[in-house]
Amino acid sequence: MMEAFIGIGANLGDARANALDAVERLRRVPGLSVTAVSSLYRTAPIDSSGDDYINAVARIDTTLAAPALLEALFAIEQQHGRERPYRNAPRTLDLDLLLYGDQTIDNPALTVPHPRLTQRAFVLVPLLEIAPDVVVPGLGAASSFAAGVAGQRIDKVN
Ligand code: PH2
Ligand code: MG
Ligand code: MG
Repeated sequence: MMEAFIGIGANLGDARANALDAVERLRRVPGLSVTAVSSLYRTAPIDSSGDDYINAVARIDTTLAAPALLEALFAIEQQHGRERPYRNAPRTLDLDLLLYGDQTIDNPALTVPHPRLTQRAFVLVPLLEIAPDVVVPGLGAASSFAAGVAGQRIDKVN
């Protein structure tokens, strides 16, 4: 069994509903249980355009190997009609594998820890809400990066 963290983001359509539905769909994936979900946050787009995002982070326990987990995340994105017209385009739903236990994965399909995890308040703040002591493999305590993202706009919405 592996503990992992999933980043949830949306800024097209009813972003709040999409994020909440993503959690419900995660709960129904075989071999996966959702053990914690952060608050929802409204965040300014970073290197992206369009409306504010709704972001959250879920903690899971899973027996799925990382590639199978990634496939499950893509499938849920597809169920929300995710399109990828260009990099960081506005999206109905983005599910990112942030952390997979203490593993480091680096191949063309998947990089874990998520490369920009420690630089983005929209990931770091919800992550620290549900896992204040979590360690980012190769980088150290996630909490040590909080001060560095303090200037990014992020507001709890629930
Ligand atoms: N995701 C991105 C790029 N920029 N900005 C915010 N606020 N939230 C996101 O989820 C986000 C982003 C790439 O996936
Ligand atoms: Mg993303
Ligand atoms: Mg993504």
